[in-house]
Amino acid sequence: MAKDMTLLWGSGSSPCWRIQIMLEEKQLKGCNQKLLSFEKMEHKSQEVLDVNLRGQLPAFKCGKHILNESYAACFFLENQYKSQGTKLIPDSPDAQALMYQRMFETFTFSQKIADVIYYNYLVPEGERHDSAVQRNREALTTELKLWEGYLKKTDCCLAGKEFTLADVLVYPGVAYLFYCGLCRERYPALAKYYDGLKDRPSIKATWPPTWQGAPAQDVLKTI
Ligand SMILES: N[C@@H](CCC(=O)N[C@@H](CS)C(=O)NCC(=O)O)C(=O)O
Repeated sequence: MAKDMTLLWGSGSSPCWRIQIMLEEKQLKGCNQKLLSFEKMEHKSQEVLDVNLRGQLPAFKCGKHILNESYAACFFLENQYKSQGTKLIPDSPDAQALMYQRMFETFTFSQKIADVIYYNYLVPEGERHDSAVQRNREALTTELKLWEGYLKKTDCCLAGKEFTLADVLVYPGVAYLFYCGLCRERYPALAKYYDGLKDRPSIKATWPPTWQGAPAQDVLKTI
């Protein structure tokens, strides 16, 4: 079945990375994966538009099914390959509730990260205000403290001891924070979570190639 799958992806994109981690966890090794370049605007190529009408990555085809939304793709793969590879949805109501809660909280988390990192990209020159920049930074700080609190209470993973779909979906965003220079000392529980899963085979094997050996970023250094 994996031979029937095609993933067009871009390096450093959390949504793409989620699907790649998922493919590894479910041992779907034969998927045809093609790395495209955002810099060269390859995400706007006909090849992508044929699968993803928005001209965005990931563009993922699984047999006759198109699953360009990373959450949809990950849920689909987990459900289709329940008994293959890692079981990613726990049976226990406690762990399952926590998993769902954390994974859907990521939308808010990601938005706050984007509001800070992409401010200049999102807001046209002339409409930018220092007060808005400050507000976004404060909102992200509050959010980060919330996740610090969550992670202080868990074992290695977001929903307890077991690696679940919540980790597949949230980890790439956490890795991105540290790639952007988040201070490890100020956010020790996030750093511990980041370090703890860095060498998990599915994560290590799919680490964004453009991050390796890249110069340190500092956009989040003072958050
Ligand atoms: N909604 C998609 C994400 C799609 C998306 O925003 N992709 C970005 C890369 S992370 C992209 O292709 N951006 C280029 C563009 O929108 O032109 C998901 O969560 O899977």
